[in-house]
Amino acid sequence: MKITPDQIKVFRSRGYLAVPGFFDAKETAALQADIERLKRNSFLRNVATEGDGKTTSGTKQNLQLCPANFYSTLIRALPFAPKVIEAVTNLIGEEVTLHLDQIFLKPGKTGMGTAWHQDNAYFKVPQPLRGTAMWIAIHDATVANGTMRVVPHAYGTILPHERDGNSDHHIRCFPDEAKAETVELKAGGVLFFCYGTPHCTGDNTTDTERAGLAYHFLCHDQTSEEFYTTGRIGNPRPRLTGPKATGGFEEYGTTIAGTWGDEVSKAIKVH
Ligand SMILES: O=C(O)CCC(=O)C(=O)O
Repeated sequence: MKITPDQIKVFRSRGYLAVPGFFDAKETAALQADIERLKRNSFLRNVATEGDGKTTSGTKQNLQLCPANFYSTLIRALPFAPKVIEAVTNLIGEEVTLHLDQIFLKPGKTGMGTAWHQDNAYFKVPQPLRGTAMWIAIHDATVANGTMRVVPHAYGTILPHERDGNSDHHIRCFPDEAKAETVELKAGGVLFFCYGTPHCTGDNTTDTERAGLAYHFLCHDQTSEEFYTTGRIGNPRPRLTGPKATGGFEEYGTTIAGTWGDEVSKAIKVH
């Protein structure tokens, strides 16, 4: 999918870009069915805690699976889809690598949001505009079910972060919420936001669950050799483009590029 020069300008200035309808109805249905399968098989873990950052909450749920690609050939194939590679390349530069993938699922009523943070507080890359999240609305994402909020034009400085007592591993910051914008998206829409953009999600106050599938992509010039080799057990970082890209063969032992369409059809047929 071609990102227009105006959209690139928006991303570089505001630090985020919403693209409604990035995935079509069939692709979205496949993702919904596969994430439902992962939930059904208890692969998602409740990371919400009782305020102490340790004790799993008995009342609130922020269900996560990170990374998810080992449990889903569909999720593994998505970053290799040509429209994903094209969009990400347009936004952050040539030679892109998949950094991370994860699912965030908020059940109806008990679903808890993820507190304000900047991804670069974790990742600490030198140029935050050369890394982007691609957060996919798996279900319609609304104010009522806690869709994403972002602070525009705020990616340049990493704010002080502290441990979030409502999560067993997250950190959080306190940006000027008066400047925040709320991004509602229909299922299949995508929000790109760069590594420096403060963002959060809210509680799900509706009766039905809402999930987000987030991928993080990094331009190769922000990585080191260690980035690819250290602590990678269970979480490969496939090079998607550039001279060392192998369509996933190097990282997964099988060629992933070109499988997205078949994976979508398979997920729809199976479920
Ligand atoms: O969906 C969420 O609750 C948070 C997602 C997020 O923080 C991210 O994708 O970086």
